[in-house]
Amino acid sequence: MTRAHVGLGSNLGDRMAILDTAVRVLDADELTHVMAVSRVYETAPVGGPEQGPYLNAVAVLETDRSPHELLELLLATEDGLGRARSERWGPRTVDLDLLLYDGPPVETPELTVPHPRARERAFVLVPLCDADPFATFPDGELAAAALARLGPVTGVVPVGELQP
Ligand code: A4P
Ligand code: MG
Repeated sequence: MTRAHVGLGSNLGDRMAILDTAVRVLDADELTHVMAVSRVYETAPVGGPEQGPYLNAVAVLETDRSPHELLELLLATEDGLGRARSERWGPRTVDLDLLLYDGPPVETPELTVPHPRARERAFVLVPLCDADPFATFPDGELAAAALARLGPVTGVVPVGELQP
């Protein structure tokens, strides 16, 4: 089993129920277990058109899926939860990003791990550190150190919890 960290985001519909269902769907996969989940944070939207606030969280997984197989599970879970793909960075019922996967970085047309924008985003790093205080990028930098580099965090507020 390999450890992986998945970022969850939603800013359309019943956001909390959608994140909760996404965690359950991932845990129901026979090759994947959810080991921990962060608190849920309400976050100001970053990039894209004018859109409503997100709920963001991070799940820590143990999986026997390869990175690409895990991406397939994430995309299938997004589809199952009714995500329509329209504009980049636009509003979405659910977005599941593979943030980290233990082992060497992955760089292919369909998949880049670590997620290329993870280190610049408080809405990723705050829940990532919450779910796993020792989460580390492949170059050895702790997620907590990357978060400290961003400076003071605004627009990331804990609002609830998901059941693991
Ligand atoms: N892909 C490549 N690498 C990965 C990876 N590590 N994890 C490919 C997941 N997918 C990866 O994704 C498009 C394609 O990226 C996938 O099919 C996969 O092959 P998408 O989810 O359809 O597109 P997107 O999410 O609109 O684009 P992108 O670039 O992934 O956006 P981001 O960077 O995920 O940003 N503000 C707040 N507060 N909270 C948010 O959660 N999210 C976004 C989306 C913008 N602003 C936000 C939030
Ligand atoms: Mg995405």
